[in-house]
Amino acid sequence: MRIIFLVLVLLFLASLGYAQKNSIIPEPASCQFSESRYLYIDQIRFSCQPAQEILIQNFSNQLAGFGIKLGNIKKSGPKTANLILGIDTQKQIGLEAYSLTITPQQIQLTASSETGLFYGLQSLTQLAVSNSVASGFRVPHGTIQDNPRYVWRGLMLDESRHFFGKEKVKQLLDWMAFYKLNRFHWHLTDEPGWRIEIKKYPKLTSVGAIGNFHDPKAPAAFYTQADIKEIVHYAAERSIEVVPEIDMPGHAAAANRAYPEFSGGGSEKYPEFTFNPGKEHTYGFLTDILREVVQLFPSKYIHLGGDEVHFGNQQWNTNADVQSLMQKHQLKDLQAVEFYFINRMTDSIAALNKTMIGWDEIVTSGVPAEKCLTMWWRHDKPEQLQLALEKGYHTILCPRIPFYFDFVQHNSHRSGRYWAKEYAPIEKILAFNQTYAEPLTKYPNLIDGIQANIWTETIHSEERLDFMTFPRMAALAEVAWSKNNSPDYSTFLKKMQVSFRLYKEQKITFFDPVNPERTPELPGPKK
Ligand code: TNX
Repeated sequence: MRIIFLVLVLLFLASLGYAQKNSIIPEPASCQFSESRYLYIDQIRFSCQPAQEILIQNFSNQLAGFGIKLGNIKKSGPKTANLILGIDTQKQIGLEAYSLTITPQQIQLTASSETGLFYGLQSLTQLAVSNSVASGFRVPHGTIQDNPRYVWRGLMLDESRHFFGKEKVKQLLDWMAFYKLNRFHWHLTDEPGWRIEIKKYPKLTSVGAIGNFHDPKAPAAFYTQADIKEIVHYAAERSIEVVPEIDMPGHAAAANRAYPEFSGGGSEKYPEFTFNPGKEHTYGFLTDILREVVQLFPSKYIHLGGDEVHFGNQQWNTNADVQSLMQKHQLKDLQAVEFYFINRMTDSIAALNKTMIGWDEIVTSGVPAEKCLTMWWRHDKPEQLQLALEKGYHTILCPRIPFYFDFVQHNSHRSGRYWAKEYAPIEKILAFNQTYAEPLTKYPNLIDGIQANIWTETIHSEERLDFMTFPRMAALAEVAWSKNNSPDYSTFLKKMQVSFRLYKEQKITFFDPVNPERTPELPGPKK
């Protein structure tokens, strides 16, 4: 009896060790690994097409960043190579799919596109960091067949409320890539600051970039067009598409400080909150801005915001331009004005050969479904999601609970948001596909994916940004990629141990949900 018990305990412990050794996040669609046989590599001899050499270079740099050195990488013929990349457009199921085979002689990676190859290399990196010994490269014999659940696996960063800068954004992109997230939604404009250089309107940054959520006098902080190109390129090398957001007609206070002639006023709590939808010149001004924006971002999408206009549109009631617009077009109330504006700007975007994205307010705006994509964020308004889907809108799900990362992640935390008593812990993220099983099964062709949003009113430093992002980013990736509807919490945490080690090595201030007391809350700025 005792012996049986002991054996069971040993088996259990072995299984724990095993789970950690080959922990890949997000979980591949299918994989099998040997528990005792490994391939050791001290120098990569690769074989691939010339266009893919950059993938190998980046792979070796990524490993070096994790302390695994491979000497000089070397090109070689397929017979002598130990890392073989192949494009096969016949067999694969989708552009992001890949298959990876590790034998005693070599690693064979096949995909139907470079994105698929990139993801195969990310899995290989994760296998290497969880199996390598004394900084030597070691991976288990085995196979992976993999492809993602959603095409849109997004993360949004708000850099208007607080600005973090290029290096921090690159670090976030590195980790997004590590976890196979593929859309970086960049919230670049809002009330506290305008963060993107527009050459035709220099005051947008010389005036509009001054200040942040806690300090209206903070020195101007923004991205030049050269910075933006650098980030877009950096992201593309990691199979990430960058989608900019230029928020309108609300959340426009920073632009209005720079060019008050286009302001539609605001409310007591939200002064100068809107653009003026009654002035013809406003449309020209905003379209000029978008013309420069589309030059910088190859993405097919431009996000126009469209949220929370009612926070600050009261002055439209007394604005002569708005009043005459209402008469001219028989717009019966302020919401009709808002929707008139959204429709016109959607057409401007279409004329620039891009597709508009808007927050879920646009679902009642009358914008035709084929002209846009919407992001459902108001978790307390499931009817708005229902409406979006009934009307045939392609939709990204980012309900506040559990996908707003400015909400706290543990009930001992005091900085950051709650909704009633609800917050956004890992468990709720992992349960996402279960929680939303109904719309997901009913509208599989309209729900393009999911996204987490890092709003930064309460996130003022890089350390706090880390604390709110890690490890929730990994949980987001797990549910965005894996087809398992209910990933097990304790298995996920076991897999996370490897990530935790890497976070520590890279001095990332993460939250440890297993030992919350070991990583005490890193509070936001004092009010
Ligand atoms: C709502 S989500 C907002 C943001 C805030 C966020 C704070 C959305 C479209 N608007 O402006 O930063 O809540 O959680």
